[in-house]
Amino acid sequence: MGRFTLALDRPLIMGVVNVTPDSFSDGGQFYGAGQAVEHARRLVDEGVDILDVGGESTRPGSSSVTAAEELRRIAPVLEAMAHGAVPVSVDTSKPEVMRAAIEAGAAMINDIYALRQPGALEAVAARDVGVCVMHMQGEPRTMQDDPAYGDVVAEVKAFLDERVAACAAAGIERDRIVIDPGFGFGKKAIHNLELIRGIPALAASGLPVLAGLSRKSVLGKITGRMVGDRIHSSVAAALVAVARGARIVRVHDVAATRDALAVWTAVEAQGMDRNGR
Ligand code: HH2
Repeated sequence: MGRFTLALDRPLIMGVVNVTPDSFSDGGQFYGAGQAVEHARRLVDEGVDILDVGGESTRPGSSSVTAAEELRRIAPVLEAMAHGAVPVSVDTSKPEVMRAAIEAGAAMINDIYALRQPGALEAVAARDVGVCVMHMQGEPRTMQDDPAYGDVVAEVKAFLDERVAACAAAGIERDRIVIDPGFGFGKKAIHNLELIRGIPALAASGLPVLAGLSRKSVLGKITGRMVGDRIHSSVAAALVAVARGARIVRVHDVAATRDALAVWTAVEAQGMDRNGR
């Protein structure tokens, strides 16, 4: 992806930088340009592997913003971070934003619409950036009204296979692609749990699976906790996803997730010398 090659030989942490007034997870905390850049720098200090910068909330019921407004929000973070040591992903569905973000140094496009907007496939294919294609049933405004599936894992897998084929047809090489079942995007709690159990089936495609469970409502359903109190359940969810085969976790709480994954990696890879270092 762009200047970067990610080996994926250990689970990677994608840290969320929401430059929005209305995100479900961090409700406008980092909306100002200075706060957003400061937050991104903190995530780098905490050991993030990829920064994911978004200028539009996709929470259930949210309404969209213009491309110009989205770009205005993310531009300061791109300017400050996109030429640094950590790859910057931009969370957008708009081809115009994709093109400008890539021009400004973004190494990856993370699209909850899986490049279905007209011109999106072409915008990504034209450059050597990475891409995350995500499953969503419906659209953010209405997706949680009454999501329904026959076999949720099979349907999500079929959708992702189709989008990966569309990427290939547009000239996007396989080693640039990450797939994501889209936890919380047109899914009830039970669907999210089935999809966690289904990660091995998704990973069987050979493409890296990204899991974004951090602070999501399924964790609130399980624990009874409000969004600001879901750090422990989010870390547990990241760990469970990785144990099932996810290679990238998209999280808000980087330091905590990093420690948890370090333990998992040490156990799995015997990744310590005899002195415990
Ligand atoms: N979840 C959110 C946004 N973007 N992208 C991918 N690939 N996977 C996800 O699960 C995902 C995503 C929602 O979380 P957040 O960014 O915290 O909230 P909001 O959309 O309200 O800004």
